[in-house]
Amino acid sequence: MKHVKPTGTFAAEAVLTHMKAAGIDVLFANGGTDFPSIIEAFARQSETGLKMPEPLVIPHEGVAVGMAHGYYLMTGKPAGVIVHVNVGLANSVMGLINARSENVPIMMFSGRTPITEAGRFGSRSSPIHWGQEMFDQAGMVREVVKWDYELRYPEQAGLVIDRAMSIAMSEPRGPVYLSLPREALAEGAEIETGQRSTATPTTYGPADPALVAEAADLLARAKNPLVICQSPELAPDFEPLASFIDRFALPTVEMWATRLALPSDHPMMIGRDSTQVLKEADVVLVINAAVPWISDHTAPAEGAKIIAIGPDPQHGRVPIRSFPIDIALAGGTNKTIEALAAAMAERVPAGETFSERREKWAKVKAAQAEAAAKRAGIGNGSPMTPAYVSRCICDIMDEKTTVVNELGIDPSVMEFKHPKSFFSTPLSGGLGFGMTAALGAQLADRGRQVIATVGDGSYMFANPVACHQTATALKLPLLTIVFNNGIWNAVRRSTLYMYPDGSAATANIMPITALDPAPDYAAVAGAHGAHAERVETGADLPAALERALAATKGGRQAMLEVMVSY
Ligand SMILES: Cc1ncc(C[n+]2csc(CCOP(=O)(O)OP(=O)(O)O)c2C)c(N)n1
Ligand SMILES: [Mg+2]
Repeated sequence: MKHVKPTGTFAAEAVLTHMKAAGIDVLFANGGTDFPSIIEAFARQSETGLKMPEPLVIPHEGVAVGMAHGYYLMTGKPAGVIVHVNVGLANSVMGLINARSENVPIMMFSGRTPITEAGRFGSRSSPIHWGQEMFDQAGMVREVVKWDYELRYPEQAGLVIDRAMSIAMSEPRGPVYLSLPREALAEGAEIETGQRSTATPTTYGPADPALVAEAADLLARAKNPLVICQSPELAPDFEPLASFIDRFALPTVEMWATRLALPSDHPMMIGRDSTQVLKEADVVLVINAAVPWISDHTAPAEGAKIIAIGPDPQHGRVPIRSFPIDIALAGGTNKTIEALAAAMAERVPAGETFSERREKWAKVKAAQAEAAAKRAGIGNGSPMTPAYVSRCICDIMDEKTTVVNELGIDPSVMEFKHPKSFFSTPLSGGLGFGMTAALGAQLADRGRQVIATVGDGSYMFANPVACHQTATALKLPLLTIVFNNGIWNAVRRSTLYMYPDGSAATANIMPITALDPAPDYAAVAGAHGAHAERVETGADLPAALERALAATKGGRQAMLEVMVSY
């Protein structure tokens, strides 16, 4: 059979131009032997003049997906990721699990092994094309993506890309997946100039006004209200939440927050753990929190009323979840808060300032600040405490600093006063998130200083060589701080929690927790041209941080390995 190579433009070019038209500016790309047509399309772009996303070479799929996650957190825009067929997609799955957990839209693409064994342009040409074929490649990601499809005909390119974009960006947002068979990508396709996207994501308005009124009745009369936030809607400032919470003096806990709801110096931001305060509350407003408290540790008071806000207040993607809800306010989070604020204003007299409540929480906040200062102040020996290191990092932050944390810092001793100054691991907890998302965030805004704060275990999960290579290649002045405690401490803690008096608790070395021997982390980063130092003693840390920042200001990535206790 003859292989007929089409003349003129081809489907890969149609896919890429439609991506760009739909608003995808960046394509994190890991090489696939199954999408030569994508590579050819980029290579002849100067000839064709077609508008396409910028392709960035990322040497590991997990890094590529993590970067797309961080890029979205900074910009509110989805990025594209393209990887190799089944094995490449397999390496992407964990990142997609993290993205779905945080409702982060990502346009995920992979090749698909050639369908035909012979006879077509693009037919199988290597043993891997048999070895990598799957019965249901998309099945590997279907549990975590909102939508998946396989491109079949070149003329579908526009509608498929626009449908993917519509679904990824519809609330609640999330990743979508499209597989691209090698023959389909190579088929001839006509490309119109001046393409326009027809993507129309669904957005939600405020929740049902009758339910908003009921919620306002409860909250306006509450003696001990409590707000619990976890993954609030991304906003360029802290509004409308900050004003709403301030006007009605609603004490707010950011329980296991993955994003900031309030600046930490907001008078009503009263901590990061709901366990104690929940028991006293009579009305609890849960805002975008899949896990507002731990049911085995605490419970709402008898008769307390629970109001839940968000695009899906039931968090239907979690199979078992039985937090009580008296009023479910399903809708756009911030629009519903605006509606609730307006309904509250009708019920609360203008002169009501809730002065008693404010005084009570001001005292609690002052006591917390004192305790945090004490905790952070005593750990500056060798090894340092995570609290001390956290405070030193806090001291070098300004309004253009972003911390992306994964089992490093203790946020309770830090202040995050500015929007986008703090992001943390999704509840899915797929390790490797910290450094990879930080790279994406740094790429999205080169004017900021992004700091990845990661455990020694987390650092290794991130494919650090691929991360440092990416930072060098893309000239990303990321500062990575590795908290070296020589252990998977979270695993140790979890064992102690269940078996406080067990054999593991008294073992010299607890099984399956030690990271021994530790590599020379600073040398790993140094091998990539990073400014890299190991810091053994607390007294040396502030100056080391300054040196690291001087290096990043010069455009170089930096890494500090800090020796910490556990
Ligand atoms: C991909 C993945 N593998 C394994 C785990 C299980 N796990 C959770 S925390 C943890 C240890 C993390 O160690 P480190 O980053 O050093 O932080 P530390 O616990 O020492 O503070 C592990 C292995 C996970 N969450 N994700
Ligand atoms: Mg560790």
